[in-house]
Amino acid sequence: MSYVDEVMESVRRKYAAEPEFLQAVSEVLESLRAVVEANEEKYRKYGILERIVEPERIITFRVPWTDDNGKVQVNRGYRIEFNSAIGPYKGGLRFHPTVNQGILKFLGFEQTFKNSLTGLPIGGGKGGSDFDPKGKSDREVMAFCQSFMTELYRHIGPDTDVPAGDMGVGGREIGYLYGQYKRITGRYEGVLTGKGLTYGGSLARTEATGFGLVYIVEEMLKHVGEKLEGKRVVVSGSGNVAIYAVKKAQELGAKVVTMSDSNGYIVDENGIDLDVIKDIKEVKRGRIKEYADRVPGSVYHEGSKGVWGVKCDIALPCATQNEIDLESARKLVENGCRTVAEGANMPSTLEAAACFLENKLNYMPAKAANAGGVAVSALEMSQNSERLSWSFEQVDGMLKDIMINIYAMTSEAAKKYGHEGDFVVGANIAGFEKVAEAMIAQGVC
Ligand code: NDP
Ligand code: 2IT
Repeated sequence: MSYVDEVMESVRRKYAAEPEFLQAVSEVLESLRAVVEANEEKYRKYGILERIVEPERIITFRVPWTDDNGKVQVNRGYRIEFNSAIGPYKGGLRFHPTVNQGILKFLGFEQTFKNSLTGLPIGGGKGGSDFDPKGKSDREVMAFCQSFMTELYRHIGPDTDVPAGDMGVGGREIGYLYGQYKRITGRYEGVLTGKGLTYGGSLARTEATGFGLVYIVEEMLKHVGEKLEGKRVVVSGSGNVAIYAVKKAQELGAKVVTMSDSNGYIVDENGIDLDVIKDIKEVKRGRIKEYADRVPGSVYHEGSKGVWGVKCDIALPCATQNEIDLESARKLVENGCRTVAEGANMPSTLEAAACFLENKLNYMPAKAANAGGVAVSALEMSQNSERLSWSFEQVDGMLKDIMINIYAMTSEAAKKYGHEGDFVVGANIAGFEKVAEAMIAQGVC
């Protein structure tokens, strides 16, 4: 049996109850076949595949907090310290009712390769809780964040593990978490990224994931002789990633016609009015449905999956995992969509991704396409270390260079191993090789 199949079988046996983790591992291991076969003896000798699929450490804890009615609530908190071969654990915290260990393991596993692709010295980690910030008061969110950090603080540090935001964790939550870390430890240091600009945050971090996504789309289009200008774009989600993807796509002359949330989606044939979206989502924390009441000519549809049936040239899934299934992927292809770039983590099922590749779309998978967020997080760490703040233009320029470099590494690795144009293979191999080399150099640990 091949080394890849052996390890895949063992992971399937051990972690049958973690479908998202199995999906992520299966995608990565499948696409590493060529590089593993070429180096089988070395990788086997050092147990690279067995070690790379196993988190270095999983921390789980109870998070008790008191709601506005004085009732005690309890959630589960997690931090998965997945791989520290190339730098301190780095990755976001997700607060969402669907959070469980398997989902965070898939995210931490993906993060390891993504962080490697940025070219910056950051290892892979992820964490979060099944806490649902939706409908909670600011005080409740603060109480939760303070309790969460009261457990987490002992495991993290600017040179060991540096969390950031993800779904349900934005500027507000990072602020409360940072305040509690500082209060407990008495240290003012770069232990979290995505901080506010008044207390050590980096300019352009808020925009970074969405902007980076569009920069890599621009680069991908450039290589097939096309431009974003005039393209019709479908975006899902209406959170941090979606909002800044829409902003940059519009700045570069594309027409974005949809956005969504977990209840439904809106279509605006005149192009999304982002000021209205930002007011609904960032200021009022409301629902996307309200857009249709406020913007004449736009239409709201119940159910978020329908967004993939809207005709487009480019699709940017920016909501959540497995939001595009095979049926949705086929619909996109039938309707003439030629480019898919993933703002969300693992938004396409394995079957959907295969459909994009079979139909020769320009398909950029998440770990390459959305790496801009964590890349600017690493730049935030650099600024914190040197106690300086760089300008927006400087950070944005570095972000753009990083995304162009990720495109180059991804397409070169795909070509080198006989899969030209397959950016899934390219991103996985390019991300893997650096981590594997570092693990070998550091011995069995
Ligand atoms: P936010 O919490 O800011 O926004 C998430 C958005 O997705 C919301 O609009 C939410 O709607 C929507 N959504 C959630 N679940 C579903 C669903 N089942 N169907 C349709 N829409 C849904 O999160 P982010 O924008 O930060 O994250 C979005 C994705 O991008 C995630 O996969 C995350 O892991 C990934 N990512 C984030 C990065 C970052 O820097 N923030 C970096 C790289 C990747 P609702 O309000 O209804 O929940
Ligand atoms: O999935 C991701 O890359 C993130 N949520 C961002 C992580 C980070 O540390 O900025």
